[in-house]
Amino acid sequence: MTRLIPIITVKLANHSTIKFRFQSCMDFPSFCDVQSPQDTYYRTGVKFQVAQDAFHVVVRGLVERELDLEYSDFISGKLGPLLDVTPIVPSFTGIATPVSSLLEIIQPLAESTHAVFHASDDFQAVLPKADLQNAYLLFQQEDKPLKKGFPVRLLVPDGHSECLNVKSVVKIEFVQTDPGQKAEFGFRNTVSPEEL
Ligand SMILES: Nc1nc2c(c(=O)[nH]1)N[C@H]1C(S)=C(S)[C@@H](COP(=O)(O)O)O[C@H]1N2
Ligand SMILES: [Mo]
Repeated sequence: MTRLIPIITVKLANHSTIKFRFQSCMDFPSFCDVQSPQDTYYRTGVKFQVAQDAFHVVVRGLVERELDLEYSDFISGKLGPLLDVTPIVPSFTGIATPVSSLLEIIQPLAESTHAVFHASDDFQAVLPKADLQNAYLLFQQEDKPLKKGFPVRLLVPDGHSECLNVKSVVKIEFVQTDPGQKAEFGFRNTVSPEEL
């Protein structure tokens, strides 16, 4: 059996960081003991994902116009054409809208370089702005909101990896970072001290 030993990095207000290394809690991850470099043990709860019934996706960060999106905004076509996703991404079914149509509404600021797609489970993908031209938001299957990936799922068809298809996107954030940074994905690995 593979044992996962996650490490959580906490950035402190004075910009120093503390790394917490999980000891052996992943067999049944309800509670974990965490050891700090000072050999102090902390007990921390693992966040459980609460089933989400409200459809809410927010657009934040370096944009002309922040936006709060509901299901009706997607099905009305306000965000752009309603596209059958299968011809675009053959392994998926449902209705999607291009991210590029969202860009016209929110107008990313010139200094923004990337968009971060935050999922409700702390998974995230960071895409360079150029890659957004070939990215879609899947929001409907069989005339209903998604069962898997609710509220919306990012699809990057020619993405270098299926892993970029972030499920349960709840926030799209425009940021300025190293312009050369390529698309990447993963679980967010920093938590603020307040979140511990
Ligand atoms: N929210 C969220 N999205 C995610 C992931 C995840 O753990 N959480 N895993 C990614 C990875 S690594 C892959 S390979 C695909 C798997 O998609 P599937 O569940 O449809 O097979 O989802 C991606 N999107
Ligand atoms: Mo993956």
